[in-house]
Amino acid sequence: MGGVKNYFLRCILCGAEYDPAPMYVCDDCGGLLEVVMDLPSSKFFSRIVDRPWYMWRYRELLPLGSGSRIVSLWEGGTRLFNLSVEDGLSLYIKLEGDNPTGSFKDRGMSLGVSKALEYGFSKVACASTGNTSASMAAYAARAGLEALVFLPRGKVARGKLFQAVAHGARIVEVDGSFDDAFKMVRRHVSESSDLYLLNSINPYRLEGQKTIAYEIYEALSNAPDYVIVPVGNAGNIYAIWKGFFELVEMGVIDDVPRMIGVQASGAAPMVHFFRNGTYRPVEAPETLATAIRIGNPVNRDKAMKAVKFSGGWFSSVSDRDILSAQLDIARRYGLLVEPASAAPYAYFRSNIDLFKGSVVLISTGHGLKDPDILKYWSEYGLI
Ligand code: AN7
Repeated sequence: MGGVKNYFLRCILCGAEYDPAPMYVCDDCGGLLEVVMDLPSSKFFSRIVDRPWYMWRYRELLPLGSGSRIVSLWEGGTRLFNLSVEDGLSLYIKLEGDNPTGSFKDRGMSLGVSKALEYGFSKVACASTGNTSASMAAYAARAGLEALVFLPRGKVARGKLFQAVAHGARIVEVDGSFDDAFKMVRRHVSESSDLYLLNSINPYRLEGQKTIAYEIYEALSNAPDYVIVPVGNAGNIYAIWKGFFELVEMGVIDDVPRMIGVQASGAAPMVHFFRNGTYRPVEAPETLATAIRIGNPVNRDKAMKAVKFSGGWFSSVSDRDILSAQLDIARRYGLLVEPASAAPYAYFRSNIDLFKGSVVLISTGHGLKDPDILKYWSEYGLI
């Protein structure tokens, strides 16, 4: 099954190494696992210039056996928009809402669902604040797999729930937060041998998402100085950093960008962890940016490693700042992003003096997913 393998799994805490397998954490110490790839030379990028502009142009950098089926809806290849060039500062936005189901999760799910087939699973599962479930449901449909999703009741944007139902996922609504739903899906998966877990604790999911970094590099012919990312479960910021780090290892760029993670102030455990060095989950996370309403990010150690190594930091913004940034992006640039995706711009806008050179904001999801936010624009007096 799967042909030649040019990768293995390694624990980020104790360094234990494992042959590729459908596992989520280290057998020895319980730490998170990362995929270690046997990388090609720096000539790789000049060899792929004529390939189609989607995620699988980076086939050799993705951990899937050479004979395995690729489950694709033509994800990746998203726009990198230049917003402004002023006073020695170039500002870009990477529009992950361009993906097939409208969020960056499609990159992870294309690889994750392909792995589910490679390993012979017939069902996939996740807990979700919305986008993960929408994406997993679509890719499972494409692959002919059953999808089971656990959602925090009443806290998922309507467009995302609509997508999961449309694609035929079985939905379990949980009274509690995403963190409670995640506990529940992990228990379910541990009790069933036929259920593959596709939350970002799955190391392969994040490998798909690292292609965001490759695309930014190809579009700019270099790494930017800063990348600003909205943070919930804290997987994507690590994934993007890992993509840049691999480019350094391949000798394609000299340095990784500084990675800056932005949380909503009512759900900001990484900010406390970064500033004080001690980790404390937020028991009752609250924010109107429901995508990042997460109090106990499972990828906290990976995200901390990425941010510290890159010379970056974590910060938070208020819901009011998020909504007003969302409207600003919509009205100034003609781009509609979801609330969580406006958090990087909200942070950048109020801290512009911290930046010089090139800055890329990661806009993680499409604005059409959450039309009910209209009510809050009005309640906050923004429209
Ligand atoms: C639009 O869908 O966690 O820090 O269950 O949907 O990698 O978790 C969504 C996360 C940012 C945060 N922006 O990414 C889910 C889920 C949007 C998102 C994030 C999410 P991570």
